[in-house]
Amino acid sequence: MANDVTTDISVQTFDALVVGAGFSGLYQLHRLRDDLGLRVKVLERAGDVGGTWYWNRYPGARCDSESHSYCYMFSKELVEEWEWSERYPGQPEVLGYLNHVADRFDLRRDIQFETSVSSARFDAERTLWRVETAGGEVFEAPFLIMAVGCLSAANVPDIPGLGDFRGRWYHTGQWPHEGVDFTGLRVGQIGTGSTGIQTAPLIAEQAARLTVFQRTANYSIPARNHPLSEGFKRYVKENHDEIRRMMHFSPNGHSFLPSDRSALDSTPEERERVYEAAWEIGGLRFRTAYRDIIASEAANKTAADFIKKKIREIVKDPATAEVLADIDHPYGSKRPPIDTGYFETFNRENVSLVDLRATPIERVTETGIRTTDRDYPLDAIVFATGFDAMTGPLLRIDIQGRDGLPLREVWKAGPHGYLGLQVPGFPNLFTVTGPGSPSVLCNMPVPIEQHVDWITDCIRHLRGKGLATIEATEAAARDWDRHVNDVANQTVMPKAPHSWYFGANIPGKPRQFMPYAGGMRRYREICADIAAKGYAGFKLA
Ligand code: FAD
Ligand code: N01
Repeated sequence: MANDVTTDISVQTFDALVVGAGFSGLYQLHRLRDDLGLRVKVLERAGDVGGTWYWNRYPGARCDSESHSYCYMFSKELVEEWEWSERYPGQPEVLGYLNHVADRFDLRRDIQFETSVSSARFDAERTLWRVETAGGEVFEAPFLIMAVGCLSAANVPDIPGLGDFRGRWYHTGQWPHEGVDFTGLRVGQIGTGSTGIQTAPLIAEQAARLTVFQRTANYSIPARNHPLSEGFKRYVKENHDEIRRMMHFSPNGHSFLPSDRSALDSTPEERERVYEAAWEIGGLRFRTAYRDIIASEAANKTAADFIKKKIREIVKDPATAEVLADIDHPYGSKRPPIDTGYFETFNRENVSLVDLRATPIERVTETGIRTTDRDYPLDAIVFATGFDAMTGPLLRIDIQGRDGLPLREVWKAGPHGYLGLQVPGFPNLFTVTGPGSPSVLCNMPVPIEQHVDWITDCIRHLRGKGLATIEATEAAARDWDRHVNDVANQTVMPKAPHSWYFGANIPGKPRQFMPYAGGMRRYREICADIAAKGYAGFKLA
C-alpha cells in the first residue's frame, strides 16, 4: 500500500508528543520525561522557548499577575533560586525566567523549534497519533498533548485595504524581535484591551502622534508596579508552602483572597473608602475588594461607577473622558486590564482618541485609516486586536480523531469536551487549559500545573494498568458543557456577550462562553475526584 505508514522510515516515534514550549509545554516535558521516564518530543513553532513571552514583545508588555505567583510552584528549589525584580515583571524578565527553567531542567534537547504542527490524525488500528508539520516531517506517539496556549493565535482583523498601506503594520502578538522605533512617526493603534492599554503610554512617549482607535471602552485599574523590596523577596523564599497553599485555595489561583463582605452591605461612604483603598493598592486585587463584584450585577455596578468616576477625574478633556468612560459591560465581565498611565496618556498633546462606535473604520488606505467621517494619515499601524482565543490555536491544526472525525466538525457550534482536558472521539489527546477549564480566568501557572499534573498521573495510571487509551465519554462531555454554561450564568460574564470569552471578537466564530467560571479550587477538587473514582466519565481500554 503506497500510504502504508509502517514502512515510512522518515517517521519519528516517541512515547508522547507535546505541541508548544510555553509554560505548559515546558512543564509537561519535564513531568513526562523526568518523572515517568517517557521518550518525549516537543514541537514548537517559535525559535525558542517562552510561548506568550516569546511572541509578545510590544512596548509595555508585562504581567498582570504578581510576579511571586506568576511562576511554577512545583519546585521549591526553583522558587528559592529565582528572584523577581518587580511586582509585575516585564516581558524580558518573564522570558528570562522561562529560559532559566529550560536550562535548569535541561529541556531544550527534547524540543524541536521552528516546527509548526499542521495536522494530527489518530490511527485507531495502531493506537497512535500521527502528527505532521508544515515542513513535511512526521512524528508518531500514543499520547498527544496540545500545549498550544489559549492566546497564541493572533487576530489581525480583515480590514479592507490593509494590503495597500504603504507604511508598516504590526500585531502586538507577533512583534519584531529587533523592536520598532516609532520616533517621529504618526502611529494608529487599533484596540483597547489589556494589550492596547499597556502599549499606548509607551508608544505615545516615542511617536510624533498616536491615534487610538477604540471600539469598546474598557475599565482599567492602576498597576502600581514597583521594585520588590529585599524583605518581600525574602518573604517569598521563606514562605513558599504558604503562598502555594493560598494560590490553590483562592478562586482564581492568585496569592490573595476576596473579601468576605458584600458591596451591598456597605454604606456608600464605606464603599468609597474601600474602593479608594483598593485603587491605591492597584492591580487585579481591586476585583477582590468585595466578594460579589463578579457575582452580582448590583454589587458590580458600585465598582463600575467608581472606576468610571476615576476615568472622568483623570482625563482632562471632557469629551475624550466621556468616550473612555462610556463602558457598556460590567467590570470584570471582560478580562480586566491593569495599566501604568493609560488614561493619563490622553492628556498628552500628541495623543487623540477615535470613537469607532460613532465613526467606524471604513478601510485602510495607502496613507492611513479612513473612518466614516475622515482620513487619519499614518506611518504605522499597531494592531492590539487580540487573539482567536482558546479554540483558535487548536482549530488552526487539522486534528482528526477516530474514523477521521475532524475537531473542526465537532466544534463547529462551539467547543465541546470534558473538563477542558479531552474531547470525545479523540482518544489520548489532551488539551492543557483547553476550553471548559478555568484557564484564562486564573493566574495561569496554577491551572497549567494542575492540568499537567493530572495528565501525567493519568498517563502513569494507564501505563501502570497496561491500558492503551483514555477517551472522554459523550455523556460526560455533554454534562460538563452544561455545567460550564450554568456556572457562567451565575456571574456577570454573560453581560458582555461581545467579549473574547464568547469568541465574539472573531467574525463567524460560534458564540459560547469558553472558560470554566466555577473557580480553580472547585475545579481542582472535581478533577481529583474524577481520577480517584477510576477516571469517571472517561472510557479506558
Ligand atoms: P503559550 O505561552 O501561548 O505557548 C503556546 C506555544 O504553542 C507557543 O509558543 C506557540 O508558538 C506554540 N504553538 C501553537 N500552535 C502551534 C503549532 N500548530 N505548532 C507548533 N507550535 C505551536 N496570564 C496570567 O495568568 N497572568 C499574566 O500576567 C498574563 N499576562 C499575559 C500577557 C500577554 C501579553 C498575553 C498575550 C497573555 C498573558 N497571560 C497571562 C496568558 C498567558 O498566555 C499564560 O499565562 C501562559 O503564558 C500560557 O502558557 P502556555 O504554554 O499554555 O501557552
Ligand atoms: O486583546 P483583546 P488583547 N476593529 O481581545 C479591538 C491577555 N493579556 O491582546 O472590545 C476595531 O482583549 C477590541 O475591541 P472590542 C489577557 O488575557 C494579558 O488586549 O472587541 N477594534 C479590543 O479593544 C487579555 O484579555 C496582559 O470591541 C478591534 C482589542 O482590539 C488577552 O491577553 C496583557 C477590532 C482587543 O482586545 C487579550 O488581550 C495583554 C476591529 N476589527 C494581554 N478587532 C496582561 O497580563 C478587535 N478590536 C497585562
